[in-house]
Amino acid sequence: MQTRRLTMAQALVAFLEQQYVERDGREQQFFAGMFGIFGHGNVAGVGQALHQRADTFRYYQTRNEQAMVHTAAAFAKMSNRLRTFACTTSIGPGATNMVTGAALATINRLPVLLLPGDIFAARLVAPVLQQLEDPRTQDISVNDCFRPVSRYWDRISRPEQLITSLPQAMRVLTSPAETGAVTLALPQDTQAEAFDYPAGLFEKRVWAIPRQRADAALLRRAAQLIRESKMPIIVAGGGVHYSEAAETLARFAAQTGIAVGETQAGKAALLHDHPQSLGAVGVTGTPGANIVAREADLVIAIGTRLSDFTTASKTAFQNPNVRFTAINVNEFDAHKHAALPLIADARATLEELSALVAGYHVGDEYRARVARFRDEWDAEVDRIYHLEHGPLVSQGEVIGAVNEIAGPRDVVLCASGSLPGDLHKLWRARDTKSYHLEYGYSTMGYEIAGGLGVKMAAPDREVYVMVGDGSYLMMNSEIVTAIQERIKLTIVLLDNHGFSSIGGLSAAVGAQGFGTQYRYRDGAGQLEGDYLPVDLAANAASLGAYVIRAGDIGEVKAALAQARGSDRTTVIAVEVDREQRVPGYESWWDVPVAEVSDVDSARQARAEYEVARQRERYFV
Ligand SMILES: Cc1ncc(C[n+]2csc(CCOP(=O)(O)OP(=O)(O)O)c2C)c(N)n1
Ligand SMILES: [Mg+2]
Repeated sequence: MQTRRLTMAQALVAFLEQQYVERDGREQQFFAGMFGIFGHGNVAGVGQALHQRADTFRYYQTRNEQAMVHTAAAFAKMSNRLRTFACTTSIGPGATNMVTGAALATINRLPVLLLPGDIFAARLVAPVLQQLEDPRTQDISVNDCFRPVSRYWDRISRPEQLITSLPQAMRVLTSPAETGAVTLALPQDTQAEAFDYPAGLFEKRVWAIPRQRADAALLRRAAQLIRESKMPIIVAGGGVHYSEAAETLARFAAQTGIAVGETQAGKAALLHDHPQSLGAVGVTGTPGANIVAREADLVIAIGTRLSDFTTASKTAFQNPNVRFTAINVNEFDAHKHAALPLIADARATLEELSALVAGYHVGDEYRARVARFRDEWDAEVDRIYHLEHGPLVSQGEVIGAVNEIAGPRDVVLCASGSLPGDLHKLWRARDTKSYHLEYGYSTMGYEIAGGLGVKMAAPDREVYVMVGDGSYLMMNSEIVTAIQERIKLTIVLLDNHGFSSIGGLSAAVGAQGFGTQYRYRDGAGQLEGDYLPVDLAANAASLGAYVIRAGDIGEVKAALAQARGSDRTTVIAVEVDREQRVPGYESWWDVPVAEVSDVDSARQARAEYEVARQRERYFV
């Protein structure tokens, strides 16, 4: 057998360079490079290996280990999971900083390869700097924290273990159903150890991404359910995007007349001007989508996890005879809500279903209602886009300004706060990849790091990162990476002095917004003094961004126009009115309210909660 004598880390990098994926005859390299921050836990191993291969496998320096996983996950999401990055860290805090990113990737079903450094396999020098010791066993390190948030987890304590572990890592990363974070913990001594690896390990390998077909009998039953239904709705999730099924879905909806509601991950599966598009569904849904969902006799769930935001905490579907059928590559998801499960690829299955339901069409009344809902919603979005609220602008107007200046292929990106709900309702999508919401984990701090990943995946599109002040404060470090790599982002920073979303939620549960504003501690010992003098625009400028402060909506529009013409990362800072909210429409979210309390507002909220909760349903 031909062999190559390499360190474990050199072998790892040589392997990653040679991994490709192929779907529908299109082949591409799976790893676009490696993000990393070096410390004693990886500098001599993976760091040395990357140095040696710097011309063929690109290393990107980042500021924060959590952020680099966000960037990798966003890149993978924008690439429909056909490409990603690896991430290398030192041991200890560098490693555990990635745990949040791992959870985000796994929950959103996005492939990322995490390579935390680990404590010495040989143990003699323990405890090494940053080692957590455990009196019960020496076979543990902080990297065991990655186990529950990884789809595949392994520790490479001997260099030859790579030979059997790497193919398993790739199997999971490229599996449509299983993908998520894959963690290979790499002891710092093993990384630098040499082994005679079989040369075959470093040959080009192409992983075929399958389009799994549904069981034929179940498919016929699903078609029968559709034929029998009078009031069906399609709930489109992220799986529609990952399967590249948007066009097929558009044809299926047009053919059958079935209206489509979209989850956060599924938004833009249909473009906003499609006659069957009712836009967002669920807690942050449009009235039309939520009314049709409420009355639906059949819900066709495609590529969705049916999270509480989609099901309005199991209150969205009130028809006593409602049935579900689910198209999902993931068996676990396909069975939710006692659905007739089509464990299969969305695109392939919609194509097959479309033939089986030929001739079926929803009734005229249904069709007319959908058209009316669409018109009414269009008018409502126009109203919110052009509210002319003052003296501070409303968030809805800023979203409108961004939507109106963005080109059809440009991307808006967000993750947490009050923006995701508003964007879900209001954003008019004119391209299937123009809307990027991380709402599986809704991680504050994802936005700027994620924007970087989107722009790296699609350099020809403008990327609009919309971020609240709370989220910006939590993680703005990757502005520096954007500057370093000359990657242009337009960051729209909406300052409302704290957590407007949670402030509103707090009021709704009777807690009166407690602890949700950025204010000084006052004489009474409460956080109710003046607003803190935080100047986020100055902060952004200090990191190297070009900064524009915008006061009114005219200035916001002028700033957006200026940013569009520039090739520099630009931050547009605008103060928004935290109390001018976009309302909810025909929906509800279960956030439990205190059962007993001294406070009137909490008792009142509890009474309302008990009534609302009665609409929750089991689907068995
Ligand atoms: C890392 C993290 N911590 C806490 C939360 C809970 N949370 C959700 S939104 C939010 C406030 C976000 O504030 P900001 O970014 O200013 O947006 P706003 O609510 O003001 O629109 C918090 C604390 C979260 N989603 N992520
Ligand atoms: Mg805020």
